[in-house]
Amino acid sequence: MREDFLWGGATAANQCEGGFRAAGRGMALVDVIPYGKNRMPVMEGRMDYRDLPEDTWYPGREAIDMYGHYKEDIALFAEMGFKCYRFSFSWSRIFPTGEEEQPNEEGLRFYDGIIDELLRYKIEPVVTLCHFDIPLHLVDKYGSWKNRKVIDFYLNYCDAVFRHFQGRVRYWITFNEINMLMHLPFMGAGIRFSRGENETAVKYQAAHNELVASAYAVKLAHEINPKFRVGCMLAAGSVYPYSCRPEDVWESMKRDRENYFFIDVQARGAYPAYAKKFLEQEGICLEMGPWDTRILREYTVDFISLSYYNSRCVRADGRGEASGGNVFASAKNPYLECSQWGWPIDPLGLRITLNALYDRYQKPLFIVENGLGARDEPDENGRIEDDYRIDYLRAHIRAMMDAADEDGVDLIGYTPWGCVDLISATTGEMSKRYGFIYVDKDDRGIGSRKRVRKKSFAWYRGVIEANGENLK
Ligand code: BGP
Repeated sequence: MREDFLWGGATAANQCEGGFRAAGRGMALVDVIPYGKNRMPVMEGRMDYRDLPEDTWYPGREAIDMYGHYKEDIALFAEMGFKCYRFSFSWSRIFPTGEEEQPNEEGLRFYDGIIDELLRYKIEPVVTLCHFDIPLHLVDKYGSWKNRKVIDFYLNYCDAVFRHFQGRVRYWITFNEINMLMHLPFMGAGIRFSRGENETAVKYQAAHNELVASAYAVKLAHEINPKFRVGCMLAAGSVYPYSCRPEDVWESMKRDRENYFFIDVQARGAYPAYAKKFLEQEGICLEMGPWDTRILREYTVDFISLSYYNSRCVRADGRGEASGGNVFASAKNPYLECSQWGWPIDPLGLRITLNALYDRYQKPLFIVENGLGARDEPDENGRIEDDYRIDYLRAHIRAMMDAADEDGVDLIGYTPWGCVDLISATTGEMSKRYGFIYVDKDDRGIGSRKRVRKKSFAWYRGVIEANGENLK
């Protein structure tokens, strides 16, 4: 890999930080996403968190308490040799309601602490501005991204952090998995549906508002500091046709476009023809500002970041078994094994996905999430021998290196997801672990919070040390 390749790891405030009432932080969307059977209905925007029973448990409120452990965690990242660390800011830690004009100084100080600690170890910070996270006040008062006003609140937040952290942070990601708003509208974008609302119209309006906000953020970032590199982020994974039947192939192309739509706008600067036609056919007329088209055109992203967990598969007749895989409906691909959570494992799919994205956009790509969610059981000596995770990562790193070295895909870096165990986004479980570092805490919050190096920890350190040349 190139000499300056950014090997590292990734987390997000909403799943690791905790400290939900610390230092003036306001309530955020993640604080009201429950554990258990109501989690999905809330994340989908079909159930109002205000209707949840009193004894509901919210795992994100404490998460792994990185708020109180970040020095220890960063020291471990440094021990693995991380060149970069991707994490997110909690918006409501900096703007507690989202409406303040000035940032909460204590919130900024917390991130000063993290960033200075990273820089001390020469670890490049990669900051996601919004990772399934929005001040709850903006959700309740404005309807979140349904409302154009939220663009201004978001830009006020961007302005504050771009200015405050310039000189220390260079890589910014505007929205995590922007396409997630189509699948988990509340989790992805704070969207709740009212009865009788046209859900497709609401989702596309919210998407439009986020896309415009993202383009304005690129503009602002480059004005504040031309050295900033601003990226978009896609929950990626190519959609395979179940067979070579033309109907299956056509269906797979349509499914891919549902995701590409966002990046087509963010990387190419305009609504693609197929999206315009779709909106027309659905009778959806987006509320647009007078400058939207121009802003989208002129302020495209510098790089495209992506998460990749698995490929997807589709059959036009909708028959056959369904498969899991990060809430994207998929047909079961008979050629692939699945994880304990039913997500297919497809390393070659990563090479395919990277090539598809690079062919389409010709912008640098950054893999900012990849990994295996698995149950880890410490043995009698407290050791965690996670060879299954090493196997998964080895195969994916090989595929990524093939894409770069054999196919010429321009790749900036690789940050496996949940480098330290954290709360699962889809299930709220602690037991769905991705980390190189084990955190002693279970699904009900019991445990010492102690950090333990897994077998994969030393393995990944070796991978980074040899710049990917040693995957053994
Ligand atoms: C992505 C999210 C992450 C992360 C990951 C794994 O969709 O960006 O926040 O959680 O998926 O998913 P899960 O935690 O459900 O296993």
